[in-house]
Amino acid sequence: MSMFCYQCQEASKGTGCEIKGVCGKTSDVANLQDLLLFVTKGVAWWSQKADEAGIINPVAEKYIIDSMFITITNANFDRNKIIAQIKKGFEVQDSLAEKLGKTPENTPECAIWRTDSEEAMEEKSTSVGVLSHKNEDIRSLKELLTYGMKGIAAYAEHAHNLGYHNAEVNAFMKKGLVATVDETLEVDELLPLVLECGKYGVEVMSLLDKANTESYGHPEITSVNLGVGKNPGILVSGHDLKDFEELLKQTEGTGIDIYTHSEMLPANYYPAFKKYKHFIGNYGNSWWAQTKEFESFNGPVLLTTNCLVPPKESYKERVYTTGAAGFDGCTHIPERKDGQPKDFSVLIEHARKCQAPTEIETGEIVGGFAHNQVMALADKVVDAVKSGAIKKFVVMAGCDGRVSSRSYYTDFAQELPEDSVILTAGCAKYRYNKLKLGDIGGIPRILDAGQCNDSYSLAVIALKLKEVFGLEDINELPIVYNIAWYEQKAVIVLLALLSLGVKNIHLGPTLPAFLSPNVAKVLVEQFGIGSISTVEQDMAEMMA
Ligand code: SF4
Ligand code: SF3
Repeated sequence: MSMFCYQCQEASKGTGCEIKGVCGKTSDVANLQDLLLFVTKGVAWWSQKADEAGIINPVAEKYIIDSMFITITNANFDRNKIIAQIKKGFEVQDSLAEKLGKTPENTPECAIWRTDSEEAMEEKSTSVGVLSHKNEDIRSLKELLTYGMKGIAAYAEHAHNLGYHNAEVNAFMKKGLVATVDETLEVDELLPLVLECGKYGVEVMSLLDKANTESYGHPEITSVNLGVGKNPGILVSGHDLKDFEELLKQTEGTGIDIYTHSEMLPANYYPAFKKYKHFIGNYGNSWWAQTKEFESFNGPVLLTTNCLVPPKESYKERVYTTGAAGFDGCTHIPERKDGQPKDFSVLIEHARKCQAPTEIETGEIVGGFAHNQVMALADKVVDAVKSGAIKKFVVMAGCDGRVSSRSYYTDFAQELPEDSVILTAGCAKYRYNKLKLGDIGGIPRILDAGQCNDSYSLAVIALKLKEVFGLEDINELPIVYNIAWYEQKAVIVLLALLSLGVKNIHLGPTLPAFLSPNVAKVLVEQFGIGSISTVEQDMAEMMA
């Protein structure tokens, strides 16, 4: 075993990647990510001590968010970037220690371990990973907590880029990270922390919703063009809307067109972006289709976050990363400095030399059903439920992935009765968002709220419907949950739903490898979480 990682749904053999990641992460990068997490826990520990002493330390808080995001599945494969971030962590820790004046007794190893040597980093990195927790239930809960916090970090980072922060979320991140190095905590102390993580998941998604909508307006019903224009284009993937905005501004009037890919599709729904004439529409499908679609796009591609698949040599020189994303050999667009936007001129120059995208499909898809838009249709929706025209809402949010068994979600969507409506968010939608499922009295049967973080919108809609129908419990609504997961943002979405009291969520295509049998049992008993089986069986159960 040269590494161990089981944080995503594609963990090898359903248990964990041990030699190389199915995602393409090499063992040295996987181990260095473990070390980065270890050093980040040290930063969290010092930052908590600084808080107690009344020392304000925003640099440490930003460091924690950035580092956690870097270790998310399919975000960063760049060994040098990870080593640089580890070294930066030492500096952040030292500066906090200096401000505090002395090293307190019982300082955990992650807060004092230092080296300048890459060799020593590599050696250490093999002993600080997931398997360093010996008890499998403790390990399971600490990892579940860690992955939830990685999701929080991703959303906090996007909000931060738009100037929005939440001190309580930052404080929870420190508390949670410090808990993962506390050897005294037992299962019954870790479980409440996991649930608390869900509460902060709701907080951070609400913060990001506020940041996005106050910056760019409320998403509105939009027909998104799937075809291509005649100009060279830049394709933008990932989740960061600030990057998207800056690129749109910098390409205006240049003769370069802009397209979205995968999780950037919902950018099409925002009023602030629609006004740009050179914003043509969406190209392609979910993240894993990029190995074909980046090829045929012909122009440069900007990855603002995950999900990046290790690029083929044939188009690698056209792949640019920024923010938490990174890949050795791909150009990385540096961070903003002194309040100035990022400089995308290198991408723009590159695009000028490229051919226009090759058309892979035509037509349109409709989206933009975030909470504000759905509430604008509330009367229509409530009437449709009261008249029985809509019998069930089916939340099919979450992630997509490569495994062929995910065709289950296409089949499930197709087989749903005609009086049901799908509520979706995240890249899971690509399994069915181009099906012609029609509408119910003008309400489309697939309502796409946006990115995975916009699952918050689905919760807001559910809470609003509960209020409208005067119900006591969110579980009395005619809503069922069939969620698909892949990476750690889906983990925080799941924990957020649990913290809102949602029960009987079906989670697939497989249950996480990081849930030990005992932890899985608790989730089943307390929350009724279940896996998926066949379309027929699940349909019968969920539509009952
Ligand atoms: Fe394996 Fe997923 Fe970890 Fe990649 S992120 S190494 S695929 S478990
Ligand atoms: Fe997708 Fe990676 Fe999870 Fe944002 S882009 S949902 S998988």
